[in-house]
Amino acid sequence: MEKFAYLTNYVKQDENEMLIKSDIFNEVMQTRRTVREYSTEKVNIEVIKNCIKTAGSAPSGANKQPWHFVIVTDPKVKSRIREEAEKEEKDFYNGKAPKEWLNDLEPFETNENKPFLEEAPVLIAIFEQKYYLDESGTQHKNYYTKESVGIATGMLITALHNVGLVSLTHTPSPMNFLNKILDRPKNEKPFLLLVVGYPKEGTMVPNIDRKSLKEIATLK
Ligand code: IYR
Repeated sequence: MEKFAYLTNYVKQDENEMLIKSDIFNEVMQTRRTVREYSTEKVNIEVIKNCIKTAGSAPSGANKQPWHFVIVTDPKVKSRIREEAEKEEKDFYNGKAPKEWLNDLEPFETNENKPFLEEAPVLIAIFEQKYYLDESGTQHKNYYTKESVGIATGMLITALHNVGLVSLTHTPSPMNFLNKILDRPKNEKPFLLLVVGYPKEGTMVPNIDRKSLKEIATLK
């Protein structure tokens, strides 16, 4: 295979089109909200696979693509995940978490009960490959794995939102139980548990606001 290929699929866009499209896309993304109450309605798994393909197109350190996504729909597996996650959350909410942290979570009214882990039709367990093993079992380096998996996860959340699915970035801590339940090797560290589906009818979300452009960006 040649080392380089021409950038044939690149399409330059007209400036007006860029303005309109960036504005429209922003409007679409501003409607994304994290959802904690899920309908049990099933999602076509092909849609989820397509969204994961999008995530897999993310840039990564030395193109090592240090991620793995486990799509969970089996109710028995979801129950086991819920059971283990709630154990960790119980500790978190009953002593492990500092006061300031619990105060900061107060607007969201979260607690140790995680029914969405069973009710949502899909859980995507995202793993970060800290290193990888070749066919001979020799260990090799991956680079900027947190950054790479973080970018891929952002793209996954965006792709899911684009098709009208909602999600929740859930992080019971520690999440080592995911390796055991999902049978993942020890070079993989659970990064995030993404809960995916449709919102339960009548679901409410916290009244929060987003920082203004002035607050988040500087022009020099
Ligand atoms: N993992 C816990 C606590 C929690 C922490 C943060 I930071 C949040 O933004 C939300 C929740 C839980 O899921 O309840």
